[in-house]
Amino acid sequence: MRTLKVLFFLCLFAPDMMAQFHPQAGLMGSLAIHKDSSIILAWADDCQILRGWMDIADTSLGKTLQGSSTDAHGKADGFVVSLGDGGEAIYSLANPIMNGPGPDFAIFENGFIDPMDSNWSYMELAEVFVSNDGLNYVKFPSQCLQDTNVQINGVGQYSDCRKVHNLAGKYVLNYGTPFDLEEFIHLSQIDLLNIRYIKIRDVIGSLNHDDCSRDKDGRKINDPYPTPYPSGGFDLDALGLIHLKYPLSVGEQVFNQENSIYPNPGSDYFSLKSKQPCIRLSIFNLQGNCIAAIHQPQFPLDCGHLQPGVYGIMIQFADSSSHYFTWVKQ
Ligand SMILES: [Ca+2]
Ligand SMILES: [Ca+2]
Ligand SMILES: [Ca+2]
Repeated sequence: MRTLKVLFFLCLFAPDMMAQFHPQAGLMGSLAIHKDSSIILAWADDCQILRGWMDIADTSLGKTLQGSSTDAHGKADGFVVSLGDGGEAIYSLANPIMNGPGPDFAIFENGFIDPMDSNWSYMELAEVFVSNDGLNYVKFPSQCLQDTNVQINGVGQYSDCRKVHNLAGKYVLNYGTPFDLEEFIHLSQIDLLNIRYIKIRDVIGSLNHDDCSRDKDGRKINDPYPTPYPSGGFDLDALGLIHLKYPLSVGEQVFNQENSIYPNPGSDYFSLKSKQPCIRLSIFNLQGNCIAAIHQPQFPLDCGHLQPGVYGIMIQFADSSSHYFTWVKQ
């Protein structure tokens, strides 16, 4: 009898238990990545925008107008470009990303929390694709378990982020939604060590439209609709890059006359030449893993414990800018 009771209990609650993905930013167990996280090595700065309609069911309204591609460049700052229904942003990465341990990049939107429930927020969602050549893309397998009987409206209706997985926009302003290339480890058609393009496509949330977006299992994605205004659809803030193929921007080192580290190559120590103080220094190995992070470092910096080799050095300045250097230890 006890077993039957347990089974009854599980049957009653299993659908809801299975429906839960990771919670909202700031809550225990969340995978959200804050814009100041040290795991973000660089910010993408080359983005092409293909605007979508303010309302796909009434194209006479025209396409969205809010922001421009430059609002999607650089560090997440709350300035956004609005994609509109089905609109796209395509980032080209001069320094490709690759599959490393855990998430490999993070996408920032400008959603906001429901003051009544921290797991609920206004989420405008987008599908995410990656490519080696800009022609052939693979799409992250998304899941959206929202109720599809009642349309989430586009005037700020909140929904539960725990019902959403592998869709950009899950996390609120200043928090990136992480994506892990490991999802494609079984695919032979994509080189996970050389991702040069990332495409972000606004979810068409209309439950009644023929072109409504669907998740990997064919479920309709219930995303706010309609959003018939110039800032409609997914609002792209930034793309943070975590596992760079070349962790070190050699070009930036060569051409950056204001900032440098020396001697380079060096032995047990290096110093920093810059016009402003460094507030944080991070050292990365060639796999892109952070092996040391130092708050307000003192120079010359003692690196006697490091094995001879090539390292990435990220310097963060007080004005929030950062620079990356290659440092060779002999
Ligand atoms: Ca990964
Ligand atoms: Ca949308
Ligand atoms: Ca921005």
